[in-house]
Amino acid sequence: GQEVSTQEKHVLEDPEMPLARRETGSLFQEQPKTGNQYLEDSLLRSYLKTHLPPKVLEEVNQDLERFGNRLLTKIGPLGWECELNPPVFQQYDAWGQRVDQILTCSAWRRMKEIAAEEGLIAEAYERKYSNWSRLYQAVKLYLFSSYSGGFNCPLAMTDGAAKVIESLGIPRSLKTTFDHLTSRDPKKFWTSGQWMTERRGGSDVANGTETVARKQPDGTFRLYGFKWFTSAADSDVTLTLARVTDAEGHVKQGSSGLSLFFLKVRDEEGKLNNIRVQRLKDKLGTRQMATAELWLDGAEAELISAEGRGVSSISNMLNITRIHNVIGAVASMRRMISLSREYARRRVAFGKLLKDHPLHMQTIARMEVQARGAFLLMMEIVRLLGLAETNMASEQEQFLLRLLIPVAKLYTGKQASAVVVEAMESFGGQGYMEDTGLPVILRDTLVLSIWEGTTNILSLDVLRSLTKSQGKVMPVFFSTVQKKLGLAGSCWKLQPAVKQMQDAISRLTQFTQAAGAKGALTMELAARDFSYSLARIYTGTLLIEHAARPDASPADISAARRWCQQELCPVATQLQEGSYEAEEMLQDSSLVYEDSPAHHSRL
Ligand code: UCC
Repeated sequence: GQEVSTQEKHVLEDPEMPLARRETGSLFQEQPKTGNQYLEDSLLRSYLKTHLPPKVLEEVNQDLERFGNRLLTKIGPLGWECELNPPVFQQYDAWGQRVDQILTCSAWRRMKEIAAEEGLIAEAYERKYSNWSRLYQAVKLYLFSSYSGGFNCPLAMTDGAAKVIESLGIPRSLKTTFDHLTSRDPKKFWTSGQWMTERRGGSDVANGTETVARKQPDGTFRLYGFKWFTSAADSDVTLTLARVTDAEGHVKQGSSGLSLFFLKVRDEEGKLNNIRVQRLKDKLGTRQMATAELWLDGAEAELISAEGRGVSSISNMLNITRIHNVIGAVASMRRMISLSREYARRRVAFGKLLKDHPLHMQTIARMEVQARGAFLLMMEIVRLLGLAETNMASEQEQFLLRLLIPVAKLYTGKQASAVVVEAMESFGGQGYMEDTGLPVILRDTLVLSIWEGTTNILSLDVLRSLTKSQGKVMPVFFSTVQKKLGLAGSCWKLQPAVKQMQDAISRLTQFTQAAGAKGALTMELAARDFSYSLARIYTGTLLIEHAARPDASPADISAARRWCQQELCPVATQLQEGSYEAEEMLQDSSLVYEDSPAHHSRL
């Protein structure tokens, strides 16, 4: 560090030095360059080594190393091209004919081929490695995500559509589609959309969906409606919700009036399926990917759920896309931290490298703890999903999976936003410069807590999963964390963390007992804090479990210890403070609306 700063001083103070030299001297900062992301991710590698059977590990390890190189040399540059060449909407051709074309760049189309070649969807459905196939696919998606130029979005929905079709038993009419969605052949591979959001909003799907489905004499349906937010609108097929009309043209409102439909976006000749593209959305991020407003004007579709079971059927897709969201969140954190720690090895300030400033290192280390926790939660979910998909999950594990998906989606989305903002700051002003690519990561990360269900909607889904399990899931949650904590028994370095965790668990137990007696309003007000408590406790337990391995590193132990030093059970604290009482709800309103016309009119 000292040497570099003397050199800098010399360059600055030597007026005799030719201008060109001074301009290109050591004052300029070096670009952070990361290597093969798989080889540089010690936590990922240690996780795979711990959990995968040796034979699977050997094969997977080779493929991931190769894939890491391909990401670095070929796929990363394509991802950047996607960012520089966002999709363009052409409504009319030169001769005034309406064409409604979404023009994507060649790099985006190449991503689709690469996704097929790498088996980014296929891997999970071929099940070559039985229950481990899903985990292996998730790891590839995790590595791919930050280099994909937004192509992780269509892959999420494609995976979700394949999952829905598979869960329906792959009906004959959908066999070809399933083969396309899970193909490794770039010429055959299709992607799917997920058209759920209409102009009345995206959360309250049950009341916001206006699209109607009219039955045709041949048994197919024609859809009429306006889809307000359709991501990856260049996809080949899609799943969507609509209300079937009766003989008088009436429809049933609410959730039980919704059914699930499959449709192809274009016919064999490439003509749109009675769909009109109104415009592309002008989004803060994910600009590489075309999100459109679409009019369905008699689009031909196939009913694929029982009538009135649309929400429940599309939930299979939602749960998969939410897992992809978690993968995207962890990948963003990992990418930004990799760049930040690399930069800290090169950038000199105040006479030494950033990595030699203890406060700077503390800041990155705190981000690292968050990313490690989120990573282990992600892996736990895909591990459970793999078991469920190969009929190896117990009923308890299925309940746990259902609970942990919304918990992880909502928590990692928030973690990623916070970590990415912090990591951006660690580059100083450079982090704010468009051409460094760092703002792109920030923009693309900020959507993760919004799409696929906002934090509050997901918190309510956590409550839904409790109700659906008829109260069975919490005992499973508690027994699972206790089992994992038991593994740390002989490791004295982990004892403070285990103690903090036990304390949090007993406070959570008290909360669940107290809340049970209080009723629905308390649970609704507590939903977010409750979900955060579940996330922090479960994640902390996973960190402790990983740190209790015989070959755990000092960093594993320190991550577990530090995670457990935070408030692990905010819901118990807030209950004690009275935050979920009806009086506090009134205070919320007066805090928000003080001095606003809404407040005065109420008074
Ligand atoms: O499309 C979007 C953007 C696409 C881009 C995706 C890319 C992501 C890639 C990431 C990569 C980095 S965003 C649109 C996403 N939309 C949502 O997520 C919807 C948010 N709203 C909800 O989740 C709501 O909670 C609803 C819509 C599910 C609420 O519907 P209902 O009908 O009011 O709720 P109910 O009545 O409670 O649920 C109806 C049924 C119940 O089953 P039964 O009838 O058997 O009791 C529920 O248990 O659906 C079941 N159900 C579920 N089952 C509801 N949610 C779930 C679930 N998550 N899992 C299993």
